[in-house]
Order: sequence, then C-alpha cells, then structure tokens
Amino acid sequence: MKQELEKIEKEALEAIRAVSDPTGVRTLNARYLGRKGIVTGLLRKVSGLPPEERPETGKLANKLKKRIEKALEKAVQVFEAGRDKAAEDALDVTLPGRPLAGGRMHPITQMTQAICNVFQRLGFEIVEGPDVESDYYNFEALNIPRDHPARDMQDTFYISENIVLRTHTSPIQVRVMESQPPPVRIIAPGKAYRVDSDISHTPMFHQVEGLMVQENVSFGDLKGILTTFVQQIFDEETSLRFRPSFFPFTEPSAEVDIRCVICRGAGCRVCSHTGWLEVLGAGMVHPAVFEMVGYDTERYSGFAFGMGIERIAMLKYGIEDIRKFYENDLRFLEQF
Ligand code: 2NM
Repeated sequence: MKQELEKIEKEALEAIRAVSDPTGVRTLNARYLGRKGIVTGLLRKVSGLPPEERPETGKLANKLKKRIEKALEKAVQVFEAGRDKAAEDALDVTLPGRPLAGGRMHPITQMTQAICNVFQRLGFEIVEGPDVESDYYNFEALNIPRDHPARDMQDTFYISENIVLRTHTSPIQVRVMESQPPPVRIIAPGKAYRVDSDISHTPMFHQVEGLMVQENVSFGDLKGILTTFVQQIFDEETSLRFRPSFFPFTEPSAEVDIRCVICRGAGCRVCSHTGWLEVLGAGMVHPAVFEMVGYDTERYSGFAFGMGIERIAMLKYGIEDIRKFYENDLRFLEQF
C-alpha cells in the first residue's frame, strides 16, 4: 500500500508538471481528486484495511492528497499569471490613441449658413416653412397663372391636384406677408423640388430667398444689398451686373451676374467665355403679389431675390457636377 501511494504521487506530480493548459489541470484534478478519482479511491480503501494499519496509511494518504492539491493549485496560478502577462503584452498603453473621425457639416449646410449669416448681419430674419405646399402658396399667390410653364407637370412634383412639393422657397415669404404688416425683412432658406436631373440639376436642391418690404424701398436698395452679399460670399473685388429678365412675381426683374471667379473676366470654360456667372434672380415685388397678401401697393414697395445654394457652392469651390453633393463620398465631403 505504501509503495502504491508513492507510485501514485510520483505519477501525479509528473503529470501536473507536464500539463500545458488550464483544461489539463482540470482533467488531472478530476482524475486524482474527483469523486471517482484515484486519491479518493485510495482513501476509501484505507477504511477497509485492518485497524492496526489504518492510522499510518491514512496519514500517508491524506498527506499525498494535500501535496497533489497543492501542486494542482500551483499549476492553476501559473496559468493565471501567464494570462495576465499575455493581456499586458497585447495592450501597449504607451501607443498613441487612434484618431477619431470627426464629423462635419455638409458643404450645402455650410454654404446656407454662410449666406444666412451675411443677411442676418444686414438685419434680415431667418424664416422657414413647409416643403409640401398648396398650389395657392406655391403659384397662385405669386402671380403664376394657371397656364404658366412653371406649373407644368414636367417641372412640378404633384402630391395631389392642389398639393405640390414647393418648387421654390417663395411660399414662405407669402406666408410671412400674409401674417404680418410691413416692415418685412426676411431670408428664407430651404429645400425646393423640380422634375429635373442632369449635371447642374437635382430633383431636390436648396434655395435662399430674400424679401424686404417697407415704405420707399428701391431697386437701388436691392443693388446695395446684393453687392454686399456677393462681396462677402466671394470676395471684395467681385463686381456685379444686373440684366433685365422676367419673373411673374417681380417687376422689373433682373438676373444678377458676377465677374467670373475663375478667370476674373478673361473668359474660361466655367463662364463659357463670357467673363460672367449668373448667380441670382431678383426684382421689385409685383403689385399683384402685394394685392394677394393685402398690402397697400400705394404705400409699400419691396424687393425680392432668390438663389440656388448648390450653384453658389459650385462656383465658389469650382465643382463641375452638382450630383457630387449627393453621392455622400467622404473623399469629396471631407474637403469642406
Ligand atoms: C427669385 C427671383 C425674384 C421672390 C419673390 C418673392 C415674393 F414672395 F416676395 F414674391 N419671393 N422670392 C423672387 C424674386 C425669387 O428667385 C430667383
């Protein structure tokens, strides 16, 4: 029995020394100390020995059990220490952190804010309105008659017979005039929708429109405001010209060109060799529009203007295809 104990101890300690992973430790633990384990069996055997042999053999067996337990415990500690060491090696706390990808505002949002800021400093208030509009606010109140080409199915997204996606942000201005008497000095940014899609048109685009109504507002005031605006968005050197044009809601009406920001007037591909770039539409609010909102046309006059934000951004940054704004390619967007 004594020899058997020594043999078992030798085998056990060797096996524990050779163990290479925590699973091995668990297996050995079961093999020796488990309910049906070798050592457990031995202890049971001791109780079957003749009484005179029991105390000594029992003592030896218990000591054996303690030594195996201790050896197994030590093996577990070695693996745990190894695991901590491995974890430490995997994380080098002295390495610099990975840079976080910072978000930014979309170039159209940035340009909208830049434009609105200029007008805010000139005393204009920012107003918004619904994208889904009635035929009345989008067309009727703006002196756009039923047979006007702008009302054509080809240009307008119809929700139903009398409801449309606004084709410009002018209905916002109609709503403001309807709700308050002059003086009015507002700027209306927002989305507009037209059935149109090519290198310079998207079905949804952004506009900023402005309106100023009070006594004695003149075309000269319009020129002054727009000159300030252009020189703040482009640069102080930029000159403007006003070309006679037509809009149903203004009379007289003008299209506003700026000196080409690329070639400075020498002629290039961007300005189609004219030296000028069209950036705005503007004019004196048509009396028919004032009648519609109940303003006294004898007492008040006003100017209004409108521009496409995408177009301004394309000219300022030399972007040739409007669709770039809506592809969500970070290589493009991160440049702004
Ligand atoms: C433009 C050009 C000219 C305009 C007119 C009005 C309103 F509501 F006062 F009648 N809002 N916007 C206007 C005038 C818009 O965009 C090219």
